[in-house]
Amino acid sequence: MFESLSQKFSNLLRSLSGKSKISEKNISDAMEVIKTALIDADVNLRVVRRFINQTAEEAKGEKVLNAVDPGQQFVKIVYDKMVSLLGGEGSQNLELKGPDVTSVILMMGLQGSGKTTTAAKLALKLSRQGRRVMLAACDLVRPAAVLQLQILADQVKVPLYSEEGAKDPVKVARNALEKARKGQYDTLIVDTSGRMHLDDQLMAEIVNIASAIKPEEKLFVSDAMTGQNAVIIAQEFEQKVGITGVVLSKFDSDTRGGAAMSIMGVVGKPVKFIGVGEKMEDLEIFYPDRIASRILGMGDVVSLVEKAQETFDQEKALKLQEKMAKSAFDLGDYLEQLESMTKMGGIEKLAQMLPGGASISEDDIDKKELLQEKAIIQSMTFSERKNSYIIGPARRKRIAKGSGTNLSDVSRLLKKFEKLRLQMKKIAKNKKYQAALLQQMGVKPE
Ligand SMILES: Nc1nc2c(ncn2[C@@H]2O[C@H](COP(=O)(O)OP(=O)(O)OP(=O)(O)O)[C@@H](O)[C@H]2O)c(=O)[nH]1
Ligand SMILES: [Mg+2]
Repeated sequence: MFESLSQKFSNLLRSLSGKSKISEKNISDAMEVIKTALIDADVNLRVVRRFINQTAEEAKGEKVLNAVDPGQQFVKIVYDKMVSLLGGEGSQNLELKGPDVTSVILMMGLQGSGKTTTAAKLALKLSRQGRRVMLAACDLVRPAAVLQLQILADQVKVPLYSEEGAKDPVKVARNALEKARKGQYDTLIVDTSGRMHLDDQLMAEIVNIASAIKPEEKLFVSDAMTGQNAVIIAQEFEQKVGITGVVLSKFDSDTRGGAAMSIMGVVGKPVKFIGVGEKMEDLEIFYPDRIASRILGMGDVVSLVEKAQETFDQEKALKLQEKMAKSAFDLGDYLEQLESMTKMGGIEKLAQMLPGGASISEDDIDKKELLQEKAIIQSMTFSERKNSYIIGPARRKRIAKGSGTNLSDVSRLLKKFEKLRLQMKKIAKNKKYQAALLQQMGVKPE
């Protein structure tokens, strides 16, 4: 996603940033390049025009032309405009009620857009956040739809409400809500049927379901590969049913990204989630600022940390927490952390999110970030891993030799680890600090 666009942007921005003087002509030329890049990425024309006009107007103001670092100032304006084009801040939050009421999330969209998959992914995400989630099977059109959702529900360990042989999805939805309320579920996610094209029957069905169960969230699921067409369909759903947010599925596909950048601009409804794969974990919150930095080739360190945190196996995290509190966290545990980092969706996915973006090859990351530290720890004996205090100069020399690194690399790792352990002890009981902690563990390049 966004690869070609991101390439063009980072080339352009690199050529501008660091310039001590920028002329109006520089800016007009840059705007021309940006315009073509956006159109090539299949962004809606109206949206492109608005973006270009607003950015150019601001960029040609005093602030940029007379700034100390005009290039940087210009990049910031483009970035800020991109963030608001993608939805601005805070728009991605789901509007759900507190734990003692049942909130309803309605999934809607065309056939094959990813509704059922997203419903289950969302169920997993929300239950991991501590919500009590129930799914409801209201796609009674496609023969295997209920079974498909049942399989996914089992996979994410969330109960499913379905009625065998039912014909009326409105009734099923109503019954599901009643059941969810009785069972004190705080969240009900309702899957519905999709049609090949927009048709009145589909719309009428969704409208009826919506008015029967009054969902807090009406999520329009759109296949990112449909490009600009997604905008037209979203508009239709917005007019007939009203949407509260958009989910772009198949964001992992090789598309140009136009839909992501057009929907907010045309329909005025924020993209809240993106589907980034077929696995149940592959649903991410759509953060406009992070996506903007990805598009502009500025990397995405924050979402990297978050991803790391989610992949963090919960059971292991608990154990780790205990160890941390007792200061028993050792180099062996650290090694395990390093290893689990490679499971987070592959180095390649990671690489895209690092600053410098796509230009980092798999090799670079392996070598620089992970392999060296791993090699160093692997060259230690088990007692050294358990108790790093015994690693004196002679042992350091041996470890450096064994891991093909320098003495200073070994010392640096030990120092870093020591600092980490001290911090861990302090923050072991504070969940909020876990993201920062992961950064310390080597997710963020130093
Ligand atoms: N790669 C990738 N595939 C996805 C994603 N989301 C869904 N899919 C796949 O897209 C296909 C269709 O997804 P479904 O969830 O069944 O779509 P649906 O909207 O429920 O389809 P209908 O019920 O037939 O209308 C499935 O093969 C999914 O595995 C995604 O984010 N990435
Ligand atoms: Mg479905």
